[in-house]
Amino acid sequence: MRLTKKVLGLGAVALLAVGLAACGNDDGKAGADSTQTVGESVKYKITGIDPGAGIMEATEKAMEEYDLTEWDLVSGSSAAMTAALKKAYDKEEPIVVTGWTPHWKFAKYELKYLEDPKGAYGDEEQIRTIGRTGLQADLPEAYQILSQFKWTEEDMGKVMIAIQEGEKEAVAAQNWIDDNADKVAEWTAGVDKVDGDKIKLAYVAWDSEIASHNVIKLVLEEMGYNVILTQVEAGPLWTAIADGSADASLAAWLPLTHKTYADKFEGKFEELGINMEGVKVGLVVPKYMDITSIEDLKK
Ligand code: PBE
Repeated sequence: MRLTKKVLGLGAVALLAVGLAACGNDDGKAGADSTQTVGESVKYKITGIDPGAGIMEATEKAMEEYDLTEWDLVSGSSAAMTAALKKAYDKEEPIVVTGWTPHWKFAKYELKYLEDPKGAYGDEEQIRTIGRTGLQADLPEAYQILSQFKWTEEDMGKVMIAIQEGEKEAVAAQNWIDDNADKVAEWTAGVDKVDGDKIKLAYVAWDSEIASHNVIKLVLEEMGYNVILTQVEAGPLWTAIADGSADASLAAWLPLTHKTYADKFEGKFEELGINMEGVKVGLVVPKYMDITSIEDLKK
């Protein structure tokens, strides 16, 4: 449709507009103006999240690889991104966001990942548990529980959605634990209770990590720990694990999303295991948008 605008004179565009309206383009969908490119319709803006998130770095790289020179990646927060998504979605307006799975937004809205033929966002990602060096010697019971902690997208989804629907984080986590005693028993298998030992867990305010850290906090408390949850940005989180000011985190997305952090702090942290398989990051749009690939952003 961009082509018609370029090839035809203004008068012809005006005439054509009447025809387009008759073709069902007047369905009230703001932003569905078919004379616009996707870029024009979203003002060449990708709605991002916190600047330290791995997905922001991956998106900057993707923008280079796909030659999206006119586009801007706008940083904000996970909560601001979902607010912008809701606002656009409610009006059926176009929007491009940095998205990841697991996330409640896929349950709430009809969304799709843009295909990534150049593999800018990597293949399958995992969420891994990391700890400071010396954790095993200092807090062996916690180390074992954290190493045994793993769950599924469905498990996390239940906690995330409950929180999103207004449940208090701790209540959503406790409800999940009550319903999943068998899984919790696997994480704590073979571990003796402790007597009030202190453990500091660091996480970032990403919906996925809010869910996981609230669950493990209660599990560790049940095992006798005094758990301090600290919410930080991604950079400070990795620094805290590396310098030992935090003990552990469930928030390491690897091999790609947090590669820069993992490389930077190599040898200064320990991987305790994979806590979730098959997670994903990329660019996400509502299904009503008529594009399928990141390459379509160039058109
Ligand atoms: N995320 C969620 C994070 C990891 C977890 C995809 C927003 C990031 O991009 O760093």
